Amino acid sequence: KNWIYITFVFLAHVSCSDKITKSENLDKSNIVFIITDDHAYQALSAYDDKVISTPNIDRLASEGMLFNKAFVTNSICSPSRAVALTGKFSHLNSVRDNLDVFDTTQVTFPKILRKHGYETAIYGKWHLKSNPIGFDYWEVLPDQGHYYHPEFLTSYGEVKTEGYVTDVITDKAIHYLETLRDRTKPFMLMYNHKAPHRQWWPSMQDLEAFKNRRIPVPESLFDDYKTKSRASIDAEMRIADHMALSADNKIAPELLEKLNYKEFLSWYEGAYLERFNRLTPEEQDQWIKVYGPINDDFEKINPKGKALTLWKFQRYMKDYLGVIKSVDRNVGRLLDYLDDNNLTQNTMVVYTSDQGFFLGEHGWFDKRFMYEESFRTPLLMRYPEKIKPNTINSDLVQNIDFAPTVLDIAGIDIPSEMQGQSLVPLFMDNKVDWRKALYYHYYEYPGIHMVKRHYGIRTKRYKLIRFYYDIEAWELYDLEKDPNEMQNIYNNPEYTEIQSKLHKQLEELRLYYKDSDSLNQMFINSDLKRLKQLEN
Ligand code: SGN
Ligand code: CA
Repeated sequence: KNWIYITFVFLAHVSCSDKITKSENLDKSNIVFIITDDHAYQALSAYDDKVISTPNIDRLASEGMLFNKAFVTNSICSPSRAVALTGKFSHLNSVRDNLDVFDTTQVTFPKILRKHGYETAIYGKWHLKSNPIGFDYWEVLPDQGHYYHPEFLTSYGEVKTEGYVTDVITDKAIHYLETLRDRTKPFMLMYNHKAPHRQWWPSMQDLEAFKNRRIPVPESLFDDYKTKSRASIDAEMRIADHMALSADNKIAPELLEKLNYKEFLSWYEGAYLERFNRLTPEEQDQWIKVYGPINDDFEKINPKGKALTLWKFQRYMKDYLGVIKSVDRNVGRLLDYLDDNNLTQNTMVVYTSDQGFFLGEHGWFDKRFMYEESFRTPLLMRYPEKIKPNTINSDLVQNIDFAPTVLDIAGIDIPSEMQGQSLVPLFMDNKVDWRKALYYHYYEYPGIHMVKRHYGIRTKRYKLIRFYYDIEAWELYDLEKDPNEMQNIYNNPEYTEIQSKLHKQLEELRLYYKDSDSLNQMFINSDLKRLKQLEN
């Protein structure tokens, strides 16, 4: 009997260690790419610990590299995802706004990896209208997806799941790593969250995570845009005027009616009810226990004017941060999985967001503008084989660089049509000759939040922006003297020389990245045509 038992243990041990050698003895690196949705660097403690602590995500900084000058090319969801996949700017990759459909015939980094022997998988947010192509495994949220009990699109149709979206996506990612993946191949896993996208519905366990906290108010919450162009005044994303008391701040429509509040958009109350009705009866009870007293409090104080803006800001932040708590916990689960399965050393983990987000700066929520809070995005990379722990990089990097970086890590040639550069040289040596300026171009106008079309250049110190279409306006900022971008100094005589130099540099950049006024006109024409079709 003993003999049989010993043989069994021995065989089990052999087959188990066999499994480990087979999967871990590869000379190719694995890649885990995490893209969250609307995660502001101001709400990630590796960048700034004033409002939240995110110990699990922070691990990627303490065990890897934090990029403190990472930016996007077009601060909005679908466009950023298309940039990440293709390494090309929006005007060349078929997705300039959230209405465009991704052209899946293009070259993307997952497709190339797959051709070179990688296994590829994506779980979570996709938001590119077409089905994912270039992935061995995919389960993605339809469009924006839901926080509670989300549906997923899969190669075998739409499936409904139970649970909270951030947990569900993580379960799927870990299930892929544990059960589905081919252990003879290196893998590239895109683990993309819906969180912390509007309308910020936290998980049941985080509903009260920030209950007794007062969140510090940004200095520019009551910005009057005195020196800015009309673009800022016309944008419809002020906490005061455009944030929904119902859908965003979770005040019941009946109470709003009783207090005579009218929402900025008529569908907000319906959206609130639709989200609430997705909860199970038990969850609804738990929800009401938390948000009921908040509603009572709102009725009692019935804030107006500035007091109402401050009240909405606190509510907004508590839900937004609550949603991030779940992201942090789940990223921790995934990192633990890598640790426990001997995958940490040979896996590059990237954490980023599709763009930044305004947390009350200039009075706003949402993104889209080329101002810092929205233009910048968190970017952390851990790869023990090539990146020293606790390093900080301050070069101007951008999401066009993601695809080239991943290919470089995998030892694959970077196609010349990709416009970004591999970040790998920045891992080893801080004295790399790197780009001196970034280009940006935003298009989705007219559209939700009404942020006007604009493009511009950012150098380490300055930013020059042109707003166009139904406005013609330039803005210039000296980021060293005015990091909060409160003083538009365009045409200020002290900056004449700098201004003309930046104009010239901007034109050079547009030429370099193959953008132009004639393309702008072409896009305006096709967007107007599409708008008409949508209206009919
Ligand atoms: C929804 C949101 C907007 C947000 C867009 C795009 N409204 O329309 O506030 O800007 O998505 O976001 S909501 O009330 O329906 O949440 S993006 O991240 O996908 O670009
Ligand atoms: Ca987004």
